[in-house]
Amino acid sequence: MKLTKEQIADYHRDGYLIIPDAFSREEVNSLRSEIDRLHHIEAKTIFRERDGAIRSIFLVHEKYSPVYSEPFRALTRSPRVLGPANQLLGDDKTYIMHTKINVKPGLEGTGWLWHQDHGYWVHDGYPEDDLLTAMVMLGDTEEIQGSLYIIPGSHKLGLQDHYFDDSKAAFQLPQRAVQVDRLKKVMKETAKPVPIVGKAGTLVLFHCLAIHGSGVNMSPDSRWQAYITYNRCANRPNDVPNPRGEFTRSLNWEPVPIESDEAILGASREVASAK
Ligand SMILES: O=C(O)CCC(=O)C(=O)O
Repeated sequence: MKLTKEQIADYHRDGYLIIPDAFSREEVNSLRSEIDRLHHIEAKTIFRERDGAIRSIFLVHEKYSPVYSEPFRALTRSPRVLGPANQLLGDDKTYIMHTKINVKPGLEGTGWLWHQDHGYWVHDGYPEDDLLTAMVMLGDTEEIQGSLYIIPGSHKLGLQDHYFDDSKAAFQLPQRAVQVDRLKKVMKETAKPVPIVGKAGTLVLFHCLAIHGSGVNMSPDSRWQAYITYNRCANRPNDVPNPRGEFTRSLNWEPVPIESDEAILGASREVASAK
């Protein structure tokens, strides 16, 4: 899939781009059944809500991972994700910095404080702050489900000061968040936050400096989203003291090839026949 000039301009203006219908229902269902399978695995890269429900599953794309999933690996290499990601990064040599599936269980899933992803990653040694995340909706997503919100144009403000929160809404995964006073000022001066909603199969691409966050899931229906962060191979991280673990700061900076459009369903059939 190739983005148009207008889509590229929209991404650079707003800091995000929404592409509806990027993936079919069949593809979404096959990825969802992988999440059902991964739910039963015990792994250090699975993080839970206070009541034990799964919040995030990291590292689904690497073969050495206990939560490896061939269909999710295919998603990271799909021409419909990696193609646009490379266009927006302006480079065809990119690697996967991390993958995660965020499950926001109905009536139980909690939120993510307002932050820039680079508010975390700045501590991990990346020379440039232009990493990009692709999010794929694996269910129809409405605001009431604790949808993501993005502040349009906020990526142009540069990196904001973040504080570290290890209490609120952050059971196993402490969060970094934009300082509250600064956020109040930013929110007065920028466009209103946009709820990132859509049908299952919608693809969203966003910049690592875009300010975003989400609330609790007020609906009985769980929210399912897969996130893949891409980085240019030329922007691999420098050695820094105490970087985060490899599950979220990959040391595998081999350029990722674009694979076939059929690969997600092909991989799902293989998983099903191996059962
Ligand atoms: O899934 C969400 O609601 C937000 C996730 C997020 O902001 C993040 O992982 O950086």
